[in-house]
Amino acid sequence: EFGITRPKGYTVSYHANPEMEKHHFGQTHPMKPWRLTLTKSLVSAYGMPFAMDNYNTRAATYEELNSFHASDYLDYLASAPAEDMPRDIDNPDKEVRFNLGGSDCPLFHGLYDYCSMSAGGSLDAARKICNKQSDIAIAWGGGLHHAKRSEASGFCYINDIVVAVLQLLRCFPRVLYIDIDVHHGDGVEEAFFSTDRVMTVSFHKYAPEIFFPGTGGLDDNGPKSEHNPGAHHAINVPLNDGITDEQYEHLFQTIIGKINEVFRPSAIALQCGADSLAGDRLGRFNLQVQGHAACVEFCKRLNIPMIMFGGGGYTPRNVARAWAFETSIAIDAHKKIDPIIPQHTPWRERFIHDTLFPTLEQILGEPRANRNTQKRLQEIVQHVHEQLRFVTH
Ligand code: V1S
Ligand code: CA
Ligand code: ZN
Repeated sequence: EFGITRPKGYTVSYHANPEMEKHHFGQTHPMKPWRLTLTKSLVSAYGMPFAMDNYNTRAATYEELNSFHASDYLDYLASAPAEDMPRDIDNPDKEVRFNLGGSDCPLFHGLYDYCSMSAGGSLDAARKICNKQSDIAIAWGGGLHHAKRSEASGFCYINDIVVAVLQLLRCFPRVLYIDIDVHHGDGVEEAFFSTDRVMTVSFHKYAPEIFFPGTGGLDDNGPKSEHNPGAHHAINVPLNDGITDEQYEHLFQTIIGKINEVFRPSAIALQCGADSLAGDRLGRFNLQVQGHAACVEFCKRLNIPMIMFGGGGYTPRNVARAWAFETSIAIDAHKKIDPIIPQHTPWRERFIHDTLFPTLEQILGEPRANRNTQKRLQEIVQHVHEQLRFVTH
C-alpha cells in the first residue's frame, strides 16, 4: 500500500468527520452512518490518505444552511426534541409540515449536529474547488439529495448538495449535477428548476406509486414556460429493475458525453449514491462496483473540477467497497491497488468476500431479472438528445 502516491499535476481532498458517523437513525432504519467508518477504514487500509489532503470537516453554520433552507424549518430542526423526549404541545403540527418524526425522517439525538456536519463537509469541498486548492474534492458524508427548502424527505434533512452547488455558482458560470443514486435526485432538481446555470441529470429506478420518490419521468425536464431560463435543464433517465453494468455504462457515457459537449460545465457535482449497486437493501439494479465506478472514472476524465458526494447505500460492505474504489480512481491509484482487501483492514470480516469486486453470484446468489430493453434505452437517449437541442449559451 505504500506504492500509493499523490497524483501528478492535480490535488484531491477528502472531507470527513468521525463524529458524524456515530449518529443513529434507529434500530430498523436502513440509513447507517456507520458505513462511512467502514469506507474510511478501507480507504486507510489501502494507504490512500497519503495521496490526498485530508480534512476533518466542521459543522456548517446556520447562515450557511440558510442559503437554501427556510429559517422556520432550520429553527425547528435545531430545537426539535428527540423522539423519546417529552413533546412540545404545538409541535405535532410542525412535524407534519416539515415531514419530521415519521419513519423515514425520524427525530434522533444529535440530528442537527449530524445534518450540519454533513453539509459542512460538502461546503468545505465546494470551497476547496472554488479557490483551486483541490481539483477533486470527496465528501462521502453528503449527497442527501431529497431535502427541500422547508421539508425533510427520504432520510434527508439538509440538502448539502444544493448548499455546495450554490457555493460553486459564486465561482463558476455553469455547474453540471449528476446523480447515480438509485433514487431520483428530486430536491436538487427542484432547487435549480429556474436557472440555466445548473443542469441536473439523474439516473434512477422509476415506478411512480411503488418506488420512492415517484418523480423523475423522461418528460420531466423542468417547468416549460417561455420565461423560465431553466426549462430543459433537468434531465431524467428513468430505468427499470436489473440494469447491468454494460447497459448503464453505455447509457451514462452517451448521455453525459453529449451533455458535456452541449452544456460545457465549468464544474461537476457528482452524487455517487451506492444503492444502485446489486444487493443493496433498498436498490433494484444489478450494478457491480466496476460499473458504478466506471461512471466516476468517465467524469474524472473530462478534466473538470469535481465534487464527489455520497448519498444512498444500505448494504454497508458494498457501499464501502464502491466509495473506497472510487476514491482510488480520484487519486489515479485504481490500476495499482490489490483487489484483495488488505489483511489489516479493521472490520475485514464484515466484507464477507475478501475482494473489492465480488461476482454477481457472490453478491446475490440469483441475479435480479433485467427489465431494461435495448429499445427503451435507445428511446431514452433519443429523448435526451432532443432536450439538449434547446440548450444553448
Ligand atoms: N424503499 C424504501 C424505504 N424504506 C424505508 C424505511 C424502512 C425502514 C425504516 F425503519 C424506515 C424507513 N423508507 C423508504 C423510502 C425512502 C427511501 C429514501 C432513499 C434515500 C436516498 O437513498 O435516495 C438518499 C439518501 N420511503 C418510502 O418509500 C415512503 C413510505 C413511502 C413507505 C415506507 N414507510 C416506512 C414510510 C413511507
Ligand atoms: Ca439518481
Ligand atoms: Zn437512494
